[in-house]
Amino acid sequence: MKDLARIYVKAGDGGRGKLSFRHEKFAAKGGPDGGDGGKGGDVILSADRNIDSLIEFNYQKNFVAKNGEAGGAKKMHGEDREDLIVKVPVGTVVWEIPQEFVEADLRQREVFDKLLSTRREMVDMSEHNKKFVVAYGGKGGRGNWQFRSSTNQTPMEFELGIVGEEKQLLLELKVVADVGIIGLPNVGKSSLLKALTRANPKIAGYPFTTLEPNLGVAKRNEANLILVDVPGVVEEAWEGKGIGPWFMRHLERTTTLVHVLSPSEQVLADSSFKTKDLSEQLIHDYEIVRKELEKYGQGLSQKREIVVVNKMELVDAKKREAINKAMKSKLGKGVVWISAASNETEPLLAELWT
Ligand SMILES: Nc1nc2c(ncn2[C@@H]2O[C@H](COP(=O)(O)OP(=O)(O)OP(=O)(O)O)[C@@H](O)[C@H]2O)c(=O)[nH]1
Ligand SMILES: [Mg+2]
Repeated sequence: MKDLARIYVKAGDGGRGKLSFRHEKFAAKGGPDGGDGGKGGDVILSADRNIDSLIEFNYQKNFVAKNGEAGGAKKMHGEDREDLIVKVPVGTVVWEIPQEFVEADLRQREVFDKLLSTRREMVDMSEHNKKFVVAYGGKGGRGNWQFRSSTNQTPMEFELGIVGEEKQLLLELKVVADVGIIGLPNVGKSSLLKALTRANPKIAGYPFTTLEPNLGVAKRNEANLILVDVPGVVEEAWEGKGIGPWFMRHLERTTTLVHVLSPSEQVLADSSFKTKDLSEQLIHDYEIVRKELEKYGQGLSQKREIVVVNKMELVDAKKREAINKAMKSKLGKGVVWISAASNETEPLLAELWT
């Protein structure tokens, strides 16, 4: 899903006012009759729930509204121009950015940091049909007819229209979802999304399979929940290692996090592994992700969290019981065992809908 885009918007200039005098049969110069220019079109953003990514902005990056028509003779008012509507997905945050970032490589950590400190938030297009004038069209100039007075019957003044606003924008899509699925790489986050929804994300037995968020809708008793599956969290994500923490913004609007853990292959490879080894590994993994959530801020670590251990079929019931106990005393809450691969997710569904 494309979640960042840069576009240029330019509202229309106001039309120029007209300098003109009436043509009369017996007078060289009749009274002034130059009309006013029309208004330039605005550029208006409109949130639309039928769009789910910023992909369209790969193809069109410049949005220029029409200039107002010039005024005419005989006091003819130039035509006001239509506004230019730019549709964006619901959940798009719009930032004005300095010129220097228009072509800059945003994947570079220093560039992004600098951008964060100089960009200016204009609007959060948080609801369907929300409209926002992002660039105002210029007012038309007055024609010379408007400048007539008792002392000046032949005014030569007229105005140019006001120039329409122009801006460089960064569009950032923060998905709107109820539930975020997080965890270390390869624990089965995308598999879980697939098990709970009709989404069909890429799943593979290596880390960083998911590079952009995947969305799905889970249904139960007529009630829908929107889930978002994000890339794996890595230790020190905040220091810019791995793919960086930028994807975490997609969790900001959720109310619940499903924190997925899974028994590590190293521990399982030893057939005589102790439950203690496994619970320690799970707790260790848990804490890595919690630390990153806290560092990211934005309220992520305060959200309701359901802790699940995936790949349950790899651990027998007796061991699961012992691990439950150890984890409960450490985390202060129970964990839910599931198997995303074999669609055993019922206890999680029950938790999600309470
Ligand atoms: N045994 C077992 N394997 C599973 C289960 N769920 C997922 N897997 C496997 O775990 C591997 C990783 O699954 P993904 O769903 O891609 O994991 P992810 O957390 O989305 O990974 P990233 O996107 O790379 O962070 C795949 O090989 C899956 O087939 C499960 O319940 N049991
Ligand atoms: Mg994944």
